[in-house]
Amino acid sequence: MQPLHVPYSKHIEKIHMPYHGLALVLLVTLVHPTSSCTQQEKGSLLQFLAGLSQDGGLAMAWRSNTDCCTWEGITCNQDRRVTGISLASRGFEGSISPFLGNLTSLLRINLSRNSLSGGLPLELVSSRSIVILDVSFNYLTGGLSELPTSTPARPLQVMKSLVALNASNNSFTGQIPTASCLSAPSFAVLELSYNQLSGSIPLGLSNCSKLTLLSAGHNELSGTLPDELFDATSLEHLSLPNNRLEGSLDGIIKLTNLVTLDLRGNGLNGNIPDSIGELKRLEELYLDHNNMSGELPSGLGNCTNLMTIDLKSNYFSGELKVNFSNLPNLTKIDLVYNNFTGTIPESIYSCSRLTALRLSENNFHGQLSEKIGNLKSLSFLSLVKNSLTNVTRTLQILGSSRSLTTLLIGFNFMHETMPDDDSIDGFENLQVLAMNDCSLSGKIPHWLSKLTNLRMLFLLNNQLTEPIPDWISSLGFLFSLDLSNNSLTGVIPSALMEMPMLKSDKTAPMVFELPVYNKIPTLPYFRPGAFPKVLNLGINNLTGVNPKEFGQLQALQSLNLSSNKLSGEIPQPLCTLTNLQVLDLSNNHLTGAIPAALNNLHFLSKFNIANNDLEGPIPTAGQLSTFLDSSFGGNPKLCGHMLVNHCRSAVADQISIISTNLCGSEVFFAIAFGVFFGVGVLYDQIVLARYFG
Ligand SMILES: *[C@@H]1O[C@H](CO)[C@@H](O)[C@H](O)[C@H]1NC(C)=O
Ligand SMILES: *[C@@H]1O[C@H](CO)[C@@H](O)[C@H](O)[C@H]1NC(C)=O
Ligand SMILES: *[C@@H]1O[C@H](CO)[C@@H](O)[C@H](O)[C@H]1NC(C)=O
Ligand SMILES: *[C@@H]1O[C@H](CO)[C@@H](O)[C@H](O)[C@H]1NC(C)=O
Ligand SMILES: *[C@@H]1O[C@H](CO)[C@@H](O)[C@H](O)[C@H]1NC(C)=O
Ligand SMILES: *[C@@H]1O[C@H](CO)[C@@H](O)[C@H](O)[C@H]1NC(C)=O
Ligand SMILES: *[C@@H]1O[C@H](CO)[C@@H](O)[C@H](O)[C@H]1NC(C)=O
Ligand SMILES: *[C@@H]1O[C@H](CO)[C@@H](O)[C@H](O)[C@H]1NC(C)=O
Ligand SMILES: *[C@@H]1O[C@H](CO)[C@@H](O)[C@H](O)[C@H]1NC(C)=O
Ligand SMILES: *[C@@H]1O[C@H](CO)[C@@H](O)[C@H](O)[C@H]1NC(C)=O
Ligand SMILES: *[C@@H]1O[C@H](CO)[C@@H](O)[C@H](O)[C@H]1NC(C)=O
Ligand SMILES: CC(=O)N[C@H]1CO[C@H](CO)[C@@H](O)[C@@H]1O
Repeated sequence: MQPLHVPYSKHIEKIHMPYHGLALVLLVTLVHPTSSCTQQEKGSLLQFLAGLSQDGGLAMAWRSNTDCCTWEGITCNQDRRVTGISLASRGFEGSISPFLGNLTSLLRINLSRNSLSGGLPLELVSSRSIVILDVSFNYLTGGLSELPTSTPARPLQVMKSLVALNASNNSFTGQIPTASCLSAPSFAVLELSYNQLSGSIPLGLSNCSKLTLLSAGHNELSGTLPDELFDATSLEHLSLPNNRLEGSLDGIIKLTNLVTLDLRGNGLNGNIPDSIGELKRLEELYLDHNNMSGELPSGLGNCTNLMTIDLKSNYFSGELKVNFSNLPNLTKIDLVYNNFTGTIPESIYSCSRLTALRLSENNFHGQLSEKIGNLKSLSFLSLVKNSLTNVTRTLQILGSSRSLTTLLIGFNFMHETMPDDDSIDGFENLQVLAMNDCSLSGKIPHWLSKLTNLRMLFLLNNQLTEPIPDWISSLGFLFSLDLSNNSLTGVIPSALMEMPMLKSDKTAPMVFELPVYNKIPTLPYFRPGAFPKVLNLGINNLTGVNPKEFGQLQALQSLNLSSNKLSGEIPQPLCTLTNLQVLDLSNNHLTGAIPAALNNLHFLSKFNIANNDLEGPIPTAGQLSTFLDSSFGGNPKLCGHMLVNHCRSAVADQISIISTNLCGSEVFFAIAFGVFFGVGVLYDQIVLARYFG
């Protein structure tokens, strides 16, 4: 988990500055030790220690000296009063002692990244001296909002110095506290993300005249964004992602200091007001995963400092009329899952720092402009599911984009022909290419053989014919190949058995400018976010295989040969592919018995041999016995407890004795039918792993 403060570096600078001063003071006092800390302050610290059930060796460290000002993690001022407690990441367990509230000169506490539980003591929150309180990344519970109001005796003195409170990544409940803004005139930073806070955004925020950062994402906040929120005009960073907030951005014009606006993952509606152009300092705009609609206002083109525009998964529509020419700092534009129409505006190609452009799942049409070549840093381009035309031109233009590592252009160019000539060149750095679901005719083109950095290739759901070319094995990094649902013919080439990445456990490093993930069915042994090693040749007209060589694909995790014209016995070497998690041989003409050695495939989670001509009993023990009848159906001569066709008990009893030599070694052939399950496309969905992981 990344620290949540990364984008807010300006604050960190501000907050850290006094530290150097303190350190200097400390140095001076060390040279001239006048006295030591008071017994009372020392006692309070020892009470803190006593509250810990696991102190991470702190007791040992503190035992060595009587002056608590010299203790590890403790800083004092000239008067030997404790001013700082800096004990982050110490492995503490237990609770935070209320005695810390007795340290009347305490300015900053950092207990971040421990395993502290219980509440945040009232005595601490009521402190008049504390400026910075960081208790983030613990297991603290209870309310934050009740605290100040439950001390009616001195409400205006409560937290009067507080500048920054970081209580993120705990289990705090209740509402966002705001009474603090009245009592603490300098209150500037409120970081509460990753808790269980609920209720609506408090109106009291309008009194937080110094508040620059409000971060309360990943809570359970609800209700409408109140106008009062837009009165906190000092706000530079407003970050409330992943709540259940509603309302519109109509009042946003008042927040002219905004640098970051992150309201993703809520239920906002309405459009982006044209007045957003007044937010001249805006750098990051995240409104994705809301229910917003309407056209993008041309005013957006006045936010000249914009670096990121993320509007994915909304109902925005109309043509992109924003003039991108005035947004030289844009590096990422993500508009996937909207309803934009028209052509891709030429002005977008003047954003020369663009590294990622995702326009997929909209209604853009027309041909790609050669001006896209101006985007020298473009690494990620996704145009999936639009109505773009002229695949030849598209590939000719993009080939010279040397930075391009990911190119996803599936679901376009319907019924065009796959170009296969020397006019397609370049793509030196391409790692992922998806040209799926275009109904392209032609064959697997030779220019692909020059894409030596390719890791994943998706050509499924086209109408490609002819055999799989032998040069495929020269793609030394390729570990995921999906050619399913074409009309490929010929035998499964032995070149496929020589694919380096499928033979060895080595993995090729991959970088995505935007988060993507594939629709591969969640399987228990796939690491989340990792891309499995896949060979999918299902639904073609393939007619043969050299079975001995299958054993070489030791790293393969998913193999789909379903719905081809393969026949013969299930080949013996398949039984040695112990990393397989998916094996689909369904809808073929396979004969003979089920090899008991398939039980060696301990990671197998999906298995399908339905609709073949297999015979004999299904093993009653081991991995294979865990699959349902749907994995075996359509084989009239098979018997087993999960099938209508039960085996005679004498036969069933002998299953465990059946030797492994039943793993056949014949060529196999098949007929075409629908896939039972498929290994999917790198489909261009979004995992917000970077933020929500
Ligand atoms: C808590 O928030 C403050 C203010 O934004 C920040 O300086 C600090 O680094 C954060 N703590 C952690 C552990 O990220
Ligand atoms: C310190 O704090 C504790 C708990 O909040 C309290 O009981 C005690 O009276 C305070 N004073 C001293 C001198 O310890
Ligand atoms: C507290 O300590 C952690 C870990 O050293 C650090 O990341 C964080 O920035 C600190 N918090 C503040 C407010 O300085
Ligand atoms: C802001 O503070 C004033 C008192 O200074 C109070 O009267 C007012 O109700 C507060 N506003 C909100 C929205 O809480
Ligand atoms: C989302 O907006 C559409 C109109 O764009 C509306 O019909 C729908 O009810 C809204 N859904 C929610 C959950 O607000
Ligand atoms: C954008 O800037 C132009 C030129 O400065 C100005 O005419 C226009 O009114 C501005 N639009 C908005 C919404 O700020
Ligand atoms: C763009 O970024 C640079 C720094 O990378 C900055 O100096 C400049 O002010 C930013 N804004 C514009 C409009 O160029
Ligand atoms: C976009 O802005 C640039 C620079 O301000 C200007 O030269 C160009 O004419 C504008 N384009 C459109 C389509 O308005
Ligand atoms: C997208 O826009 C078209 C018109 O351009 C409209 O017919 C269609 O209903 C819209 N789809 C959605 C999901 O809003
Ligand atoms: C497709 O682009 C090529 C240039 O690469 C051009 O010659 C051809 O006419 C275009 N086809 C159509 C139908 O526009
Ligand atoms: C396989 O070839 C036959 C004709 O030989 C054709 O009817 C069938 O559609 C082809 N199947 C696929 C998946 O291309
Ligand atoms: C979402 C998130 O960052 N959660 C983290 C909160 O902190 C605990 C440890 O205190 C981590 O285990 C969580 O992953």
